[in-house]
Amino acid sequence: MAIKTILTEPNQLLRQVSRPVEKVSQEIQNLMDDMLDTMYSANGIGLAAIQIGVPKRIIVIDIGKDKEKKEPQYFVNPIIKNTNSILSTYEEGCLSVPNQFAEIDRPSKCEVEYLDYNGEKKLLKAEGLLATCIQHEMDHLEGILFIDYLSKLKKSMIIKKLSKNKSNRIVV
Ligand code: GNR
Ligand code: NI
Repeated sequence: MAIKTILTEPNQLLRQVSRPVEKVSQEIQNLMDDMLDTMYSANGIGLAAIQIGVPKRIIVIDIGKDKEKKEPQYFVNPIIKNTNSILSTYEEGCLSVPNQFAEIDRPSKCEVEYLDYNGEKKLLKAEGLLATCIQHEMDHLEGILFIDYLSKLKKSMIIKKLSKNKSNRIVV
């Protein structure tokens, strides 16, 4: 198990479309363990593999409220089968867009089909924060970040700020 570096915007790797996993092998399980370690150490509630530079369709999530009790969820090759036409709004952040937050509308419920940690096929009906988080992570698999939903002006201001911080090696 290891903590990896999380890529931050602007970085072209984050814009890659991730590729499906062929088999949930030991190697993939090790990658999922590293993703979880990395996510917990950054105090995130979700992480997509591309955020640590691996363009595979893998997501880990833990939205458990109790920090002591870990409730990790693993999603390999997730597919959204259904979404609700009712939207809900959450203030979203992203470990790859550090210290920036914005309200984003997304379907309030979704049904997702995926392989779990053991490679078993599962179907999950999600709502609330979990539904939002799954959709945020699924966007990463397509190279999409939440700032892509903002106005051109807001998005460019955020990217400018992040570029500046990067070049100054300052974390605000
Ligand atoms: O830690 C995270 N919090 C969060 C809050 C609201 C909506 C989505 C998220 S996901 C984010 C971690 C992350 O960047 N995952 O890709
Ligand atoms: Ni994110």
